[in-house]
Amino acid sequence: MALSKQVQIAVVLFSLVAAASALDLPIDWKIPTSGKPYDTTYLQTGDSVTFNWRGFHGVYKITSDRCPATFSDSGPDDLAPSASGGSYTWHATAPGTYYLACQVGDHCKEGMLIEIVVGSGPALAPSAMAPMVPAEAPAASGDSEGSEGEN
Ligand SMILES: [Cu+2]
Repeated sequence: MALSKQVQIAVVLFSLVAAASALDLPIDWKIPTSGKPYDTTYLQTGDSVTFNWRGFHGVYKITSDRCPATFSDSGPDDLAPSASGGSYTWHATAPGTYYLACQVGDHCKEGMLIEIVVGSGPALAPSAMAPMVPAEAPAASGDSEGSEGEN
């Protein structure tokens, strides 16, 4: 909701600026009221996202957008062990598609799941970034060639 909007806006702004500096995107990590996973987030190598939560949550790396039946209690994928309140910063160190979820109870199935697509770096031309922008991204209006008005 407010969060998804925020993320989308951040993504759009990021692509508009075609960005020079590393981004650290804050994520309000909680069970979405929509019951749907978070919007896919697009980053470049060197960027990061910071999960912030107040309830009992954690951050766990999974291998696809399907929530596993169970999460093991430890190991390298248990990025931020579940805790009451916390913050965890995930760094985009290499291009690829990553899935991070909350390992508490059914939170993953309830929507605490985010797909993060990492591109190879800010050197990408805007045209090369285009396929990474969600089709439903709101900012497409008035986007004619050569009129990159927003700086
Ligand atoms: Cu959770």
